[in-house]
Amino acid sequence: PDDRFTLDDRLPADYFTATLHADVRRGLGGTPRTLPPKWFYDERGSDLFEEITRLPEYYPTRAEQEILDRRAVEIATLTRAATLIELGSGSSRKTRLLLDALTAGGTLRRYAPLDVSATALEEAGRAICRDYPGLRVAATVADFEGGLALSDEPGPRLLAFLGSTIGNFDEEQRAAFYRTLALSLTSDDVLLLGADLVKEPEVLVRAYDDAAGVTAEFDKNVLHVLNRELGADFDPAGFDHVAVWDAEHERIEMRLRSRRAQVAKIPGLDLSVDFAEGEDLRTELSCKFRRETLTAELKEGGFTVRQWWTDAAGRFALLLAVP
Ligand code: AVJ
Repeated sequence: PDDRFTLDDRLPADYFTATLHADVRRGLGGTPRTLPPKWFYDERGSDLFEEITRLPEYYPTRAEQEILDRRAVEIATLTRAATLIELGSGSSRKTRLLLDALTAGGTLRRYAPLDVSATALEEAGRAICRDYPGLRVAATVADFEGGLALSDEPGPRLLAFLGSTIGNFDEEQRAAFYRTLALSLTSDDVLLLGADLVKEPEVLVRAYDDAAGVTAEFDKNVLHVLNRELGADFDPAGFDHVAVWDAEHERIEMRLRSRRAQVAKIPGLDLSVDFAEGEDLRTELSCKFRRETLTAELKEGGFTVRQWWTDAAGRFALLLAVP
């Protein structure tokens, strides 16, 4: 199967250090203090996220899975995709549902996952090669925020961006992202987007502040990452995890709230950061969507929504849109 797997590393050699340094300097230097959610996902953070997806309170993964279970065949019939491009490390269960349907439909030739983690791509890519004889797996190590280089992938191409990861972007970042995508795709390509929907704030807050405290550990993991990577001395126990519903922007914000006045030193950046008692460090935005406004912002970004499906409880949406 090895001759069917390729891994193209497009990240500059200093990508991790350079972006971590820039992100931390910008995010911790400003007010309010923020950190981008991508730094949650070291090995422990990825394991904790997997655990989150199985929590009773965290419904998005199961809701999206339910829609894919019902619609994968229809997606394959509608798109007749020759390439499945997947942005970000999707759970392999969701990917496999799409691969199964597209393989059964007889159109699929290539699976092209794109992620910043070479090891995740290597592991997932080889397993998929083994299980789908005849499929070429062309993995790319890249950060899609900087643009997509979808060169020679055979069309029509189905570009999947699942899990409501789109919700990590604010409105401005989403607009830029749609424009980048629209420029990379041609008129036979299709975007498959998963988006979590606005619902009762209590349900949302519980999904991001679970009873077992797994999300709190996940949130604090970013401090462990900074301690390890930058020699910082954050005290994770000196912060409380909070999930706040911002009704104006219709988004959950995850924050680490300083339990006391404290100073964190970051020798790797020659920086020290003062926290007042009760001061928040915002670690993640998780925007929630409505059909009308999401359709409108996609339109503005160059995409027309063709299909819109939800789970039976109407918690999550999966949509197909064309450039
Ligand atoms: C992976 C960005 C979709 O926003 O729901 C889960 C991450 N954070 N619990 C989300 C997350 C806290 C998740 N996304």
